[in-house]
Amino acid sequence: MTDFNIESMDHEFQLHKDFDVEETEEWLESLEGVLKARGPERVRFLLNCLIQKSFKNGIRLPFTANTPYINTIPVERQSVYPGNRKIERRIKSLIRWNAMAMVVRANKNYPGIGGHISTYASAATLYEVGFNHFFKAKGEGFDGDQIYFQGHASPGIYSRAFLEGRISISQLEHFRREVEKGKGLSSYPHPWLMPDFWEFPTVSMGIGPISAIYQARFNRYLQDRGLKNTSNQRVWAFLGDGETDEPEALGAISLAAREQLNNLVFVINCNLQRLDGPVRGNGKIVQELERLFRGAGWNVIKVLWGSDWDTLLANDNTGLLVQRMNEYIDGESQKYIVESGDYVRKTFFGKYPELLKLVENLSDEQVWKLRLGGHDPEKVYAAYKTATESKLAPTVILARTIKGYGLGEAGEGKNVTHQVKKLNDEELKDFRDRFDIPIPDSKLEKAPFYRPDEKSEEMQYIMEMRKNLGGFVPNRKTISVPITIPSTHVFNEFMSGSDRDVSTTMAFVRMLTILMKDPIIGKRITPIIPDEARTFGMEALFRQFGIYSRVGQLYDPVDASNFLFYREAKDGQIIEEGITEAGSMASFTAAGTAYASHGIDMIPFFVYYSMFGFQRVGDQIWAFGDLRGKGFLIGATAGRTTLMGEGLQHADGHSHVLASTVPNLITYDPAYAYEIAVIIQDGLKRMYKDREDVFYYITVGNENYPQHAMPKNSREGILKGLYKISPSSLKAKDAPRAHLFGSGSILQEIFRARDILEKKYKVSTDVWSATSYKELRRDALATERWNMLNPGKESRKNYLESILEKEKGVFIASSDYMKIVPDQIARWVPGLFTLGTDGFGRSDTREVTRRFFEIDAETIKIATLYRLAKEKKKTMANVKKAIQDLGIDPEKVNPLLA
Ligand SMILES: Cc1ncc(C[n+]2csc(CCOP(=O)(O)OP(=O)(O)O)c2C)c(N)n1
Ligand SMILES: [Mg+2]
Repeated sequence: MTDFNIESMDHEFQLHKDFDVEETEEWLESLEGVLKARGPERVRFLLNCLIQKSFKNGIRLPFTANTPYINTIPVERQSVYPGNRKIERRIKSLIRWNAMAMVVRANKNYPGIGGHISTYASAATLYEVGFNHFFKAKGEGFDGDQIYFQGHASPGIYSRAFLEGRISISQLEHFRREVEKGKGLSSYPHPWLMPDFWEFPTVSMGIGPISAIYQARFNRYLQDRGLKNTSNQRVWAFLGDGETDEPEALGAISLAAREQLNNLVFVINCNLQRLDGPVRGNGKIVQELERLFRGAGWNVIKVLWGSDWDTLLANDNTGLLVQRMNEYIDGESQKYIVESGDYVRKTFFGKYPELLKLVENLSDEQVWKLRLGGHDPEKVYAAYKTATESKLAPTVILARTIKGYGLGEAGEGKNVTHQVKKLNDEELKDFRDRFDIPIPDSKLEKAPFYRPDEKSEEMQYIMEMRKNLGGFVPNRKTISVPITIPSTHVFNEFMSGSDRDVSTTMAFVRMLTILMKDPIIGKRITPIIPDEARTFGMEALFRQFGIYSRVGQLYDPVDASNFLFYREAKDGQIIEEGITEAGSMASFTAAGTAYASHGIDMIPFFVYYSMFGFQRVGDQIWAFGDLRGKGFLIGATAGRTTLMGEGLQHADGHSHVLASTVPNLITYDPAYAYEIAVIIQDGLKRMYKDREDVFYYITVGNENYPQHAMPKNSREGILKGLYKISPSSLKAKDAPRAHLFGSGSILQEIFRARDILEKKYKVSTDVWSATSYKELRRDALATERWNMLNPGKESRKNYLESILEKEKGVFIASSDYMKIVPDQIARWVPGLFTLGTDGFGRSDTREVTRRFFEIDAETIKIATLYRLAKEKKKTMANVKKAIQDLGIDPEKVNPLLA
């Protein structure tokens, strides 16, 4: 074919003018005929044959992932609405009113307290159709749907719960007054603050959508592994169109399609606005999203036009109405909302005189009020119904709405609408009239809440509909049945130490294997790894436990003959996420909250490069804390200098600083296998037996060294964060004394420093293992606070004081983390001198990088001599000599700045 060129394949391709109308008619008539006689399947088949045939003959069709800017479900294929539209409208109007009133009243009573009116105002129909007809509750068990409500729509969700009798007027009055437990309502969905109500924190945008995808996949994992039948559970994620700019929001959509998650529905509220202005003023966000989702393999249902438009579209013989719909951009669309009906008539319809005829019988007001799809319950219902019937793919519903719908002059469709928190008297009146709220003028000014009588039609209806769906949502439930946790004896092999060089990563992997074989908790363990299993020496788990795959393994793996081959299995236990820490964290979240969303305890271990944890997915970790999730984050190949050969973007010397900020996270930087065993065993007990809402962060390193045996009576110290692992063997009474604190791999440097200090300088040196500065600090702060609040009572001692009060001498701490990590306890250890890895990391040998960052044995020695000299137990000449002996230039560049 001579006319073939690459441009004819792209979307710039232009269709030629029709030069044989008769022929076209014939083709179209045949198509109509087949559609009528044989149905859409046959039409699809024939069209496909035509495309294939054309393709073989070199004819390329323009690529477009877009369909026209009209509803995906044609009116004649729309399912019949099963509810009572009139009552539902009244209920919805009341919910709108109370949602608006709670924000307005909160801001009247407490200026500046904030809140959002316009998000829910635009999404009310999307939610109400769900509440009345789709959202299954947990009811008696844990089989309900999992619904991710858009964070900023929370007033609407509270408002419905108020009508349902689950939230009191006093609570509504205390919207955003979160401090007094049970009295107020949290600004957004926070299980931490409202543990019996909210299930999923969504307000940090992007986290809801990615969590929902992995939640839907985790439901399948539970099912395929025979742990729970989740086939009736659906995951609904409501998100804003602006929110889709967050990488997390769309970053995992291809996984959802690949995994054929037909149990997942995204509802994107396309009000075309975000906080500052239009999402895509110069384009069309709906079309952009359609392309992305269709390209990824989702069902896309566009709900753009309400029933009012059906007649107009049916009467559009020229095709110009669809053309006009296709061509106008979002910026213009926003303008139609704030302008008059006359303006819409002139500029939208008036562009083509033929279109004016379509609306000639409508008044300006009717033209202005032509409803959008997302505000039309019938259209929304049809979309949800179709979504729930999907067999093979997840569905996204792109619903066109108006931001601030019903707010009128106060902000409907205006750029400022997101921030509207107050309505004046006139605006309140308009709102009331528009939604027929039975509140008289005399009371309007106070924007009172309104709840119809229990016996009213509305209340009966609400209750009936929710009863049919199993109860109320959201409604967070949890199981609190303690699990039998393996005792520390299970880990006996780690207690006696070994002369063989072993890394803490290796030891951890061995422990994980032991736990996975435990008859009680073994099945519950979910190892989650983002493509680093081999780095951490975890490939042995592949063969033993299998990698989860919905379809098993359809190919013969290249390494099939190897003992440790890459084994995928339908009942595989390991979740290999590929290179996505965000996705892995979302899986960790689904697993770590299964006790609440599924009524089953799962024990996730998310093992990752420690550098790509907190600073990469810190927001998700924070949300996990809010969610009261349970599980172990394992920061592997940790430590700025312990991980050899990588460099600045790998070498983690600060994850413990970031981890220190999460309130319910227990963190450890252990040095030995027995410490890890004690910590994991205690963690299992605290989380799954004592049912504490905490989770764990443990760093493990890849440096091999001999494993110390567990000293007697060290269990408490390991867990509290500090214990003496090796007292000095120097018995001389008048010897200068030093205490060296070390963590992780750097404890080896501490031991080496002790040898030098004792042999060469006769300093009696005790070695301490500091497993958790965060735990030590929290204990000390709590004690200090108690003492402050209880004057006159006998002062309590914190743990540090209790173990250090009799210790004389100087205190030096060294670790593979920033100095601020040990500095956390400086207040309670007078004169504590800290060494650490402040500054950008770099690759070199461990010896060299440790000297560079000044955390090695020799620098520890210098620091100790310096501190002793300050205490007059050594001389500054000793220090100077030690520096000279090492050949250190005192003016060398500070590693912090290097
Ligand atoms: C990660 C994150 N960044 C910024 C914000 C602040 N914020 C709250 S709502 C909002 C606009 C939301 O727009 P959209 O997603 O379109 O939702 P709509 O309210 O229009 O339904 C912004 C920027 C946030 N909550 N989370
Ligand atoms: Mg928006």
